[in-house]
Amino acid sequence: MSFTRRQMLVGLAGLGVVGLGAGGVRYWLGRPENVATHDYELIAAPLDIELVPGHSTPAWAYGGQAPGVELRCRQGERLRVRFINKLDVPTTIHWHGIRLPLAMDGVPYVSQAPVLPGEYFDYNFITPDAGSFWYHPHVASGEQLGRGLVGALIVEEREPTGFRHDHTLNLKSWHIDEQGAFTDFSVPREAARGGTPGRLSTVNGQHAPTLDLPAGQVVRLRLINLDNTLTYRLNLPGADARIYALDGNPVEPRPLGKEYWLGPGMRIELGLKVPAAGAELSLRNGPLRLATLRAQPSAEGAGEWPPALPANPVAEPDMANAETVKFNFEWAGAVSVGLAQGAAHSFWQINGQAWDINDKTCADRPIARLQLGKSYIFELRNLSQYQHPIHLHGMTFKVLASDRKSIIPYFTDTYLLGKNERARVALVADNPGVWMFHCHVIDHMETGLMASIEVV
Ligand SMILES: [Cu+2]
Repeated sequence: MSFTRRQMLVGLAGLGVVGLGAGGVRYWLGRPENVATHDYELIAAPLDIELVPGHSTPAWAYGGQAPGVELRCRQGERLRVRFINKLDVPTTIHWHGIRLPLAMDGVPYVSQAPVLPGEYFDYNFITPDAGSFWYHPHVASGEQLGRGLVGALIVEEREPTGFRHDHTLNLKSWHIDEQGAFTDFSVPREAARGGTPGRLSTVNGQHAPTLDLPAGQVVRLRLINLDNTLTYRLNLPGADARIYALDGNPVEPRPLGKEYWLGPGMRIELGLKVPAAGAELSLRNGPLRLATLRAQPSAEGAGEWPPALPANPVAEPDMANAETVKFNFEWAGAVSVGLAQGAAHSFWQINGQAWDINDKTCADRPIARLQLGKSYIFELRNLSQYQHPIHLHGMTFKVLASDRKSIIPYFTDTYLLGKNERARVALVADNPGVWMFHCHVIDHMETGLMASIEVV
């Protein structure tokens, strides 16, 4: 399934008003009357949703959905979104994995002021790479992502890829109890370990749904980990599935294998040969079923495996002249007692520095300064017993090697650094600005595991 821009506009406008909150707030995503300044309006607003049957959960939604409405655009085109904040807290939108100018990156006090309640901000950027990306706030992330402010951003290839069927699977677990009420998004003793997990797993906002797919066809599945904490050990027993892209960048198609570890913020695109009508596959996280994929009769002829997706225009690092920069990720805390009201715990450090989410000046002290246009090798070293999905804003890097597993080099924006692992990645510092470099376990990021890297 592929959209032209016009079809997309019609499709999104067709959503129209999808809900009226208690306060009469309209949750709307659609084409504005005046298209001179923006193509879409995206509203963040409270929305009661039903995650536990018979109970309501006071979520926060983008475009009337939690997870948020899926945004689609085409590679190389400009995406112009007027973001309207109808929450009663400040927020921003960060476009995870998109290589864009700093002013559009959505980091408070670094690239923009927070968008205050009732205000709007116009995001306007070109999407240079095709693939599966996502969007979320970079303010009070534990609560804001936890309440549902997470959504897919799909950048379609310029030319048809050979996939006729395209499905996005948004993976998120919710921090709620049996009555659907929110529980703590962050518990200090968990933040100091693997992060605070949610209790109810969902795919596209539903617990253990059944998804119908056309029998005999090769479908494109975009699995996006929108979770605050969980690394999904994805597996599809008995399926004929091949990996086509990792984190928004194509790879040479290869079998999914036994299991793929998808950390928070990461994406994997699979080609799946749907079995004969009536058959069912189980999409699982380790032994736990996330969703059932059910083959429905299809009138189409037998599906073919599409070729590899076209590469994105990411600069190849100049390895002969690359400078090495070392980053150590370590646990450096003790669960503090008697912490001042509102103060953040400090459990984690990068090169001996802990980020303080309450200190608006942290980004003024970059952990590394890179020269614009030069190539760098980052040596990433995890000195802790917990894994960290390490994410860099603004630029895409190439994973080269690990001391724990064999790596087929690939481009990404997030690398899942295993416990005590040492890995090497490389990039061309081709985007000027101050870029966040952090762990995407939100609990880790909010208790120290974040830094800025300046490219000048
Ligand atoms: Cu981490």
